[in-house]
Amino acid sequence: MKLNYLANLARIRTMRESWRWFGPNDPVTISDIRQTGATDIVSALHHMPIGEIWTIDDIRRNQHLIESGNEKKSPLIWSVVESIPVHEDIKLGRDGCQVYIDNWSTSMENLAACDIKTICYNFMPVIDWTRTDLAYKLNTGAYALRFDQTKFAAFDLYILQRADADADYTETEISQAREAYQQMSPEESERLTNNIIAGLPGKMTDSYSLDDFKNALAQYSHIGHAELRDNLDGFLSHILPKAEKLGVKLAIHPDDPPRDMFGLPRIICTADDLDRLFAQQPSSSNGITLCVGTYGSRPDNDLPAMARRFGSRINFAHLRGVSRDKNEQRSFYEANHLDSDIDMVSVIRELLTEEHKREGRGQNAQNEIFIRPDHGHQMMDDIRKTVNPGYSGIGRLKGLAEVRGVIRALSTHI
Ligand code: DNO
Repeated sequence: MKLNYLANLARIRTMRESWRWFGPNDPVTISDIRQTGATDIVSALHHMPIGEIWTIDDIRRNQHLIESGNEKKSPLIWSVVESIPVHEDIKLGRDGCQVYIDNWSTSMENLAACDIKTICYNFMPVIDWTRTDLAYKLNTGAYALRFDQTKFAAFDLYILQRADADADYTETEISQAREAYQQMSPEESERLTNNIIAGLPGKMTDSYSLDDFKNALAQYSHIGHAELRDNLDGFLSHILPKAEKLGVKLAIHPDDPPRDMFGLPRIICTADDLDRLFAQQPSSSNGITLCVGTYGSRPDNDLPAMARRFGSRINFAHLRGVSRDKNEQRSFYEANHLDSDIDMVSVIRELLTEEHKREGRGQNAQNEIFIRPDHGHQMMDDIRKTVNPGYSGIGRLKGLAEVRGVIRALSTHI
């Protein structure tokens, strides 16, 4: 019995456990992160203006903040960038956007020179990830993030008063949104507005006032799905050949929530979108962030099947899940990592199987899939602290511990 256990121990497969760190102002410090047992850091130069070059010096400074304690303690390595923001001019395909593409490419080259070779990015126009509630109280007393379709419509129709917005909603949706809006206090309406247009932590787009936001939306009036796809394609045609040479793996993050919003096209939402992306750009450096929670907030995305089908393209994974409302499948709250609408255990089995295949092909560490817990609940001591919404320490620690348990349990059976 004992012998078997020890023999199994030697076969235990782990995954590269990473943790997002927002830099020196993050209330969850590097030494906090070290205690979680994570080995890899996901970070970015959040202070840099969108579109500017990340110099080697800038990158080394952040790397030093992360890695300087490594000699004496369990090492932490800055392995993943989340994200280099893509300038709006690139998404808009504007004349003159080439300078921003070149800058992005130089930042990538500089990161590679510092040995950071997994780069997440997204191609969402105007807004990054979006939620309506940042403190949705669960039955346990902890708080989760939530997206409420009716509140979102109330913002779009009655606060923003976007021209033609009513064409995007049914009569019933409009009357529910009106009622929700009428019941909102001025503070609630201001909070909703801030949540949506001031942006959430880690956003790769600007913060806006209502007028700026309307202007930003207006820039896209001539951009539909086809045009946005062409602009992504144009961007990738420049970036991927260099990424391949440098051994850099890109990891496009899906649009969150994964559907059109405010009349803006969103093009990384479903398995079909990914098929299209890889048909256009087959480069081996063209990969994805499997954000399980984002893709899983659509009932027509089958996550274990997507993890299997796009296995070889997955360079990074966010292992959280959502629980969708029974009667309004576009509304959801962020559930415990293992208790959502998504079969997380099967997703993890697919990721382990993929890593096993890569090993069989003799691919090196550079080809491992970095996983991270995502959007933890605000719970226990973190309720009394100021935290980055979704990025509290204890909630993510719980998520990581749960996911780690699943990896261990499955690892000797792959
Ligand atoms: C939210 C995240 C996003 C994501 C960017 C990727 O928690 O999933 O901030 O990092 O959209 O570019």
